[in-house]
Amino acid sequence: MRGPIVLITGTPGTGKTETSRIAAEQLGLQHINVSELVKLHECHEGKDTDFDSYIVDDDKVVDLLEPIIEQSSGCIVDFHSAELFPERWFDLVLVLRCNTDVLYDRLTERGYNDKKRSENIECEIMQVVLEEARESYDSSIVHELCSNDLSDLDSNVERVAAWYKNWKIDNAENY
Ligand code: DAT
Repeated sequence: MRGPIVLITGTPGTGKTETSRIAAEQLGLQHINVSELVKLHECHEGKDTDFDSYIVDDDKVVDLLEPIIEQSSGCIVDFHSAELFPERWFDLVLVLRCNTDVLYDRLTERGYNDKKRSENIECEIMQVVLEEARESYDSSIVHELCSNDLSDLDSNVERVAAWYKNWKIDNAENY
C-alpha cells in the first residue's frame, strides 16, 4: 500500500517549499518540489519571457510523477498549481495564503520583475489557487492556511504532523 500523499500549494512566495521541506524532514516523508522537477526533466515548452517563467507541460509532469506517487511510502508534493494532478493522488491538500504586503516583500526579495510580481499578487488576491484546489479535490481534504510569519510556519508544520499521526492510526493495518 502506498503512503500518505500531501499536496502543499499556493501562489509563489506563500511558503510552500519552506513548509514542505521542514515538514518532510521532521516526519521522514519525501519532499517533491515539482518546479525543480519541471526544470530538471524539461517538463515544459520553453520560457514565457514576459513572465520569466516556464510554460509547464502538464501531461509530462503527471507522467513523470505517476510512478513516484504510486510507489511512495509517503511524500509532500509542493507546487504552485493544484489543477493538473489527478484527484486520486492526494490524501490532504493544503493551500497556503499570504497577506499581499508580505507577499510583495518576499517576491521583491526573490527578484521578480514588476509584471511577474503584480501577476502573482493579483493571483493571491483573487484566490486563484484556492479556487483551483476546491474545484479539483473533495472539500473535506482541502484546507486554507495562513503563512505570513514564523509562528504560522510552525503551526502549519504541526498541522501536517498531527494529520500524519492520525493517518497512521487510521491506516495501521496496511501501512
Ligand atoms: P514558495 O515555495 O511558496 O514559492 P518559499 O517557501 O520559497 O515560497 O518561501 C518564500 C520566502 O519566504 C523564503 O525566503 C522563506 C520565507 N517564508 C516562507 N514561509 C514563511 C513564513 N510562514 N514566515 C516567514 N517567512 C516565510
